[in-house]
Amino acid sequence: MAILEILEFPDPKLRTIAKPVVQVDDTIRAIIDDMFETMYTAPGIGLAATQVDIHQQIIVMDVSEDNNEPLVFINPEITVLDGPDHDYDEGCLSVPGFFETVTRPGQVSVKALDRDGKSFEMQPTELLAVCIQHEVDHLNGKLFVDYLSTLKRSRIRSKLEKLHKQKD
Ligand code: QAP
Ligand code: CO
Repeated sequence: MAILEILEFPDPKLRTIAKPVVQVDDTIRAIIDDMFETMYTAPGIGLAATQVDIHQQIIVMDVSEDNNEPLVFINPEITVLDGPDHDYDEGCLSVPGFFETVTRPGQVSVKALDRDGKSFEMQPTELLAVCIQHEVDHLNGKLFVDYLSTLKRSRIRSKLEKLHKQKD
């Protein structure tokens, strides 16, 4: 297993559209294991493959208190059942240090493949519903900052660019 480097906004690679996984095999399962290790170490509650520069439709997530309910979504498809009507203070491992309110549908249905390539469907609510929508956005090259005003987004961009310059 390995901890992968997480891309940070405004890295243009975060805008890449992920391709569907063709076959859920051991290579994909190795990526999933590395993504969980990366997410739990960060620590975070959700990570999309796009964030670690892997452009395939893979999401790992764990919104449980004790970090013992790992969820995998491969080739996820979301159906919106209501809204957008729910506010949540979102953050992102690719936008470290910033949390802002985003309004999204509160109820969705998700169809995806699990780590064995088996199809499943669920109707998440609360944090899980927010998180899956946030992560599927990543696979489509979209970030939560895209829902904010231009002013807020450009302030976040400037601050992160400044931090990135200090690093190199
Ligand atoms: C996505 O985000 C999410 O800024 C997952 O300094 C977040 O795991 C969905 C994190 C909120 C729904 C609600 C962010 C860690 C983790 C930071 C994360 C930070 C350290 C974010
Ligand atoms: Co994110």
